[in-house]
Amino acid sequence: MNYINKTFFLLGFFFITKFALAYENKNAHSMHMNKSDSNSNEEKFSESIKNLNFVKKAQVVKLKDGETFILIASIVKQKIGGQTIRRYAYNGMIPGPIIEVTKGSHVKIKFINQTDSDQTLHSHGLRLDYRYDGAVGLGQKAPVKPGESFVYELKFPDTGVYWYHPHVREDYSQDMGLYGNYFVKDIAKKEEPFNKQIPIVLDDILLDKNAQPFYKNYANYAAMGRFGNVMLINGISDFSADVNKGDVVRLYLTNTANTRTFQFAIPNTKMKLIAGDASSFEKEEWVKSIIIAPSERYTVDVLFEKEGIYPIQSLSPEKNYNLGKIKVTNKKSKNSYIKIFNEIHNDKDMIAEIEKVKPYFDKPIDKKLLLTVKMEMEHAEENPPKIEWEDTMPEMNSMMTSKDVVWELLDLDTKKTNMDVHWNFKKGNYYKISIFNDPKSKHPMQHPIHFHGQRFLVLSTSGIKNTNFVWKDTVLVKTGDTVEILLEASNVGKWMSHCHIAEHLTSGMMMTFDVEEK
Ligand SMILES: [Cu+2]
Repeated sequence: MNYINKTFFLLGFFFITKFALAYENKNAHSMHMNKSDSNSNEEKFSESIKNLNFVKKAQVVKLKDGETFILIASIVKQKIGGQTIRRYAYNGMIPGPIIEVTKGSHVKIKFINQTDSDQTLHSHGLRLDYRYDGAVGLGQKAPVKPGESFVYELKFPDTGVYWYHPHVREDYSQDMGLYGNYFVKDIAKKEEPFNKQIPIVLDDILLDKNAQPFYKNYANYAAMGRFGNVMLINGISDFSADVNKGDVVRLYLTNTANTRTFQFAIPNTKMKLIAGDASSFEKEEWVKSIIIAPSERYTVDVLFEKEGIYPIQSLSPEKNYNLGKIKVTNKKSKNSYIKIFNEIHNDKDMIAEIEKVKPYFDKPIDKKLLLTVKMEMEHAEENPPKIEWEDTMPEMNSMMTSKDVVWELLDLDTKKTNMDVHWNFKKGNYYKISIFNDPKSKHPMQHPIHFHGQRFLVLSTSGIKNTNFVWKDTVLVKTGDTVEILLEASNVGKWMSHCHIAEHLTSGMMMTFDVEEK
């Protein structure tokens, strides 16, 4: 069946089932096909741009140990392509300010919610005090309501690139523009071997005329997630940066999209992979492109040898996108790092750290998760792709809501799912967790699985052992794959694990675990 036939087939099945159920229940509440429905369950988020200020460009804010910083989420407007639309911003910026701190420092963020929806501030990847993790019902008792504020006390035990975003209705608030980076620097580090550093925050936004609006009581696009049709780097659709000929440029990639997996590439350059979510790799690696799932981070060094314009692209079997461009001038920088760039370096500290963990690599599996879904849909895909790069069924997807679809994390030992799953870990122990993404589920697709407050290693993917380790907080589990991770229970607290596709999270794909003192 080709895509179009498949769409009609699935759509037909979906409507028949849905209308039949609605008739049977004599309950029209779950129906939202009629856009003028005035039922309060169907209330939309405002799309007004009246009296709003335009968004500002992100700035870097350097915070000293002990400092307090005020972060305000508010409503702004932004022109993207030809359209001016309502957006959310942190301190008026999309992305929010880049918060730069040194490793080991403590800062306070006074978060003020001036939006019209509930918020929290989740600091993704930080091994922080769980009370300031922004997960409602665990560390944080209630969301920060419009007009309210909350002081988050953050600590930064690990160098690297992290990010902050809301942990309430991410499918709406994060898509509206609420995301920003933390850069955690090592104060002891000497001069670094690159000419320029550029943060690259990847996102997409749906500005199609057929796009469904956002509703207050549920997420739509709950099958594949809300794919955008306009690609953004650092919040804009026409990103451009200038570098000099011969420059080695360090790019810090973060994927903040609701669901889109990017395959990042800059053709005709040499690119070297340096770091991932929460650490450097043991060994640098030459790469042609990087697959980066929602919430993952990667750091790469890129050499621009010749003058010219280099498109920044996202590649997939479905479609290639130009995300932005790098303009290489004919000027030359004072220092050249080409010689160092051309060598592959080992990170001795990281190798030593991994050496200490290796005795746990062959331990038995502690926990087994299955990734699956409950939905009114006949399984139709015979050979599902490993990654859904695009929304191939937008009509159906747009009408699937978080009330129709339950994405599931299923504990294979207890047979419990989602928030009924609760694991107890002891601080200082390592736990081997196997995560299997069922290719025969009713809608097989990839899931980026995130563990809060801890870090882990990806030991193997479908039996193929990893040979170059990096500390991670999110792993992309592709369709049909079994990924084995080794979770280091290092940070006491009540934590959450979930799929980082925003609509899947809103559709229930989350569970909890505790880390307790031994
Ligand atoms: Cu998912």
